[in-house]
Amino acid sequence: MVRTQVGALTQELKEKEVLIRGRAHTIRPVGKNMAFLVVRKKGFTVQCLAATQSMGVSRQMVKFVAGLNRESIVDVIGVVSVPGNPIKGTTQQAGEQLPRVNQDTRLNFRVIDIRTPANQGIFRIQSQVGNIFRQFLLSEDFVEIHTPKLIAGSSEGGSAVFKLDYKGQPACLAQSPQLHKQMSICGDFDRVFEIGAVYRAEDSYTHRHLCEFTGLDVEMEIEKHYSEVMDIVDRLFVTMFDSLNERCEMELEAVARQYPFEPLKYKPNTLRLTFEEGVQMLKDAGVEVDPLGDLNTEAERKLGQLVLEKYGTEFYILHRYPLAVRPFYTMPCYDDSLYSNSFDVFIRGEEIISGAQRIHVPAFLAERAQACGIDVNTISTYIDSFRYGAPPHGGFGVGLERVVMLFCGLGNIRKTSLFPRDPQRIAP
Ligand code: ATP
Ligand code: AMO
Repeated sequence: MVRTQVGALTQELKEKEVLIRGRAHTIRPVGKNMAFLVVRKKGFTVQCLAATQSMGVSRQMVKFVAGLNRESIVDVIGVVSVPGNPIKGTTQQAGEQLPRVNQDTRLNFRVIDIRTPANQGIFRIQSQVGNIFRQFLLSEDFVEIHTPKLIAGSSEGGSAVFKLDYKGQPACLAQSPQLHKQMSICGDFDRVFEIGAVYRAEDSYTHRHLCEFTGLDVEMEIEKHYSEVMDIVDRLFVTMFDSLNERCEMELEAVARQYPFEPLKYKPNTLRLTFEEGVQMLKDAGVEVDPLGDLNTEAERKLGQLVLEKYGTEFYILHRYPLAVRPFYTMPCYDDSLYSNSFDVFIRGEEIISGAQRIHVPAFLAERAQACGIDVNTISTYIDSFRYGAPPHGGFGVGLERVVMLFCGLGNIRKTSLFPRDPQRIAP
């Protein structure tokens, strides 16, 4: 007898006795002497038969099979036969229509929900995104770091911060590893990255905001220009999309069977537009936006459409944002301080990355923090780090769940978070 996997049942095993383990996917008794059992594992299914007359299985065993609960874990010993005969079966990809259940119910019973082929696909793709991110950066001489998630002050400013009591001292859950990834650059790690939890006390319920998500963060020394950071984004993401299409063919198919989507359109060299060019494209299309303000969700989507029509890509970088809409640590443009050395990156018209060159001069950093309404006392150790000498540097932050959501054209970030945390949900 050979122990094997449901997905590995091939012609070569015909007539061999095998042992498989999986879940009871469906159970169908036929009278008292026969029962069909479909066993599922990793998205594959095989039909098993227990019969008294043709196979000599005991009546008790047939009764036991017929009485199994769906989703039970079963070990089955049997002889493999090939399809073509109604009582025989081999492995097939599971693909039946799933019952329609609303998202809240699915999330309440997430452990069962994530067993579906589409969800298995989503989280295997997510695992690959993290792997490719890490492999690519390690091969480019980046060092993986782990920064604290309990910090003294807010790292991004604004109100979206979870406050807590840290043994009598006020503290926050880190809104990003921003301050510590920069401090690691001050500590002479020339290039760093982190994959870690990020907390945002978002108060509205949207399709793309979570209160806890996984941040993929990068920080690096810059030689001359912030375009060096955009070069890394470009090569990293083109490598990532190529690798996902190559390594995750089956997973992408499983997702598309339940949530149909078109493969992402991207170019070998990522398109870069300035914010001013983007505003002009919107204006030409009759959409008025504040040239020194931020783009709202609707304008971002519209620009995504215009870029697709004009340049044939759904992945692009928009850079030189107005300074006023960027965080305090962002370096203004040397030639025009109304703009900044910063960028956002979009997939299918939605933001997946923010990045920038940072201010590395301590007095100027403190001045900008104050101007942006940040209590400088809460970030004094961060500002002090620059007093001991800091090189020009920049970096970016990516939302893992957003990458998977937008690569697969899914309309809701809860689908790409294993156990999502949003303003209304902290369980399971
Ligand atoms: P990040 O805040 O990390 O940069 P983001 O996608 O939230 O990512 P923002 O620049 O903050 O980007 O916001 C862009 C637009 O998204 C805003 O103009 C607003 O329309 C919308 N938005 C942002 N945050 C929220 C929120 N918590 N609730 C509802 N809408 C939001
Ligand atoms: P930002 O605040 O834009 O930048 O965040 C970076 C990326 O994180 C993702 N993201 C989110 N994903 C899910 N739910 C949320 N509530 C949420 N908020 C943000 C997005 C976004 O592009 N420190 C900077 C990055 C940097 O400059 O290095 C920062 O945190 O994909």
